[in-house]
Amino acid sequence: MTDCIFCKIVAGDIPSTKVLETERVLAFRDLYPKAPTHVLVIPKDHYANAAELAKADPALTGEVVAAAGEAAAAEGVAGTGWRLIANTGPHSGQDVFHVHFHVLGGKPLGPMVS
Ligand code: D5M
Repeated sequence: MTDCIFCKIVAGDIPSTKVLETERVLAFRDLYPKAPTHVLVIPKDHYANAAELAKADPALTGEVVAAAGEAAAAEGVAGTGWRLIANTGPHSGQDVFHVHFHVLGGKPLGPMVS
C-alpha cells in the first residue's frame, strides 16, 4: 500500500531498527517506546488488523506470533515475561492500519487496561 508507513518500512523507504527478519515477517523497535522493551512485529504483506490477517492467512499469523517470541528472546525479556498486544479498531487506539503486534517488556507492566 503506497500510503502505509509500515509498508514503507518493509520496502526500506523509511528507516527502522530491525530486531529480526524472516521471508514474510519483520520485527523492529517502536519509535515511541512505552516500555524498556517495545518491538513491533508485522507481516510484510499488508493487512489492516489482526482479525483480517488471521482470516486471510492463519499460517502467517502463526509465523508473526512465533517471531514475537523470538524478538522477546532477542531483546532479553523471554525469561522475565512480556506482553503481546494487537490494537484493533477505534476503541483500541490503533493508529497504524498495517497489522502489528506490540511486544512489551523489560519491567513489570501492571494492569492491562486502566
Ligand atoms: O501503534 C502504532 C505504533 O507504531 C506506535 O507505538 C508508534 C509506532 N510507530 C509509528 N511510526 C513508527 C516508525 N516509523 N517506526 C517505528 N514505530 C513507529 P498502534 O497500535 O497503531 O497505536
